[in-house]
Amino acid sequence: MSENEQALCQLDFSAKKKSNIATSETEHEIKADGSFNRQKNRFTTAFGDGDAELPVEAGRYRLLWAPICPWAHRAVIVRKLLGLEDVISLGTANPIRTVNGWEFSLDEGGVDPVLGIRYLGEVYENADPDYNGRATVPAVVDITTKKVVNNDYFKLTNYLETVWKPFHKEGSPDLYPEHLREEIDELNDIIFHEVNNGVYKCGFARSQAAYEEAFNTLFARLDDLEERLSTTRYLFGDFITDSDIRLYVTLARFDVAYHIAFKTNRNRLVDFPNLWGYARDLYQTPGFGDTTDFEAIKKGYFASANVIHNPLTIVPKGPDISVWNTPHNRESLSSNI
Ligand SMILES: N[C@@H](CCC(=O)N[C@@H](CS)C(=O)NCC(=O)O)C(=O)O
Repeated sequence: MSENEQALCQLDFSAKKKSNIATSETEHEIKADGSFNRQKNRFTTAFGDGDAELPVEAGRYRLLWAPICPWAHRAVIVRKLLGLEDVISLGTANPIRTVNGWEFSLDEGGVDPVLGIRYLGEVYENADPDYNGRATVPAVVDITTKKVVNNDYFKLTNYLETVWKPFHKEGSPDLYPEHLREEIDELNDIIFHEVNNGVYKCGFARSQAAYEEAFNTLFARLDDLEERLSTTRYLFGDFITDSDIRLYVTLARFDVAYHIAFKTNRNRLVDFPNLWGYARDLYQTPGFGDTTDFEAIKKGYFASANVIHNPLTIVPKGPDISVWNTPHNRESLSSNI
């Protein structure tokens, strides 16, 4: 395809996606009572060695993310903790989402260097020309076909932790220990509904009642987790699990974004002594802080094209993020030390 033809395709694609975005964000995800209803993942084929599963193969897939996104961030943290960087490559979209969706404008020439795409929607379209939903991150793309094969943000980390085990670096942590899986899944479900998606339910509510209900549920759960973390260093004891990663990604965005953007303002993260120490403890652990880009997070939540709470797209200057590096003293809760 010539460069001109390629440009025309992109324009055509952009126009089509524009209309999808306008409807999906305003109508499809809001229930009659004004509460937010998250769209279902479209590409959910599991990774594994079964006939109908996605083969686990080094170098075959590319994980596409944007540093603003908590759902994608957790896969990026797990990829790093397990040493899968050379096994699954990473493509990073500009954190400021355009009217045409996620764009690879940080890359040379404005295209992802491996997939050659300008917009994320292109690999969704390759996978399903009739795909009508939002093109979301995280998205795992098969590099051989340039099609999205999995965007199941809920299970993605569990695949990396289990069926990708043959590729884990030596000495990597067991983030999903078999004997705790039931408990981890149960807690993950709560964290998802009340915290991870809880902040979005506050931010995207279209009625006072829906907002207040989500707000109360969110802070009641944070109070509960604050209590839980008063005696243990991490959620399940002295070791990091998948649940800690899921909780961390929301905590990391709490004061810089959600507190203002989503009106989750009963108090800030820094006002919870245990949750704040816990979040800093994780932040200072390789894999967490080094994949947390506060400036990108702020830009994404305050300056993206779809942001309705901040029409002038002015990005807040604060808060001071250097406090994330202050001592947390959480080691004292660890019985291993
Ligand atoms: N795939 C899930 C979760 C992932 C998700 O919401 N990702 C956001 C970024 S945090 C996204 O890519 N949004 C793109 C869009 O709304 O167009 C969903 O559709 O709700």
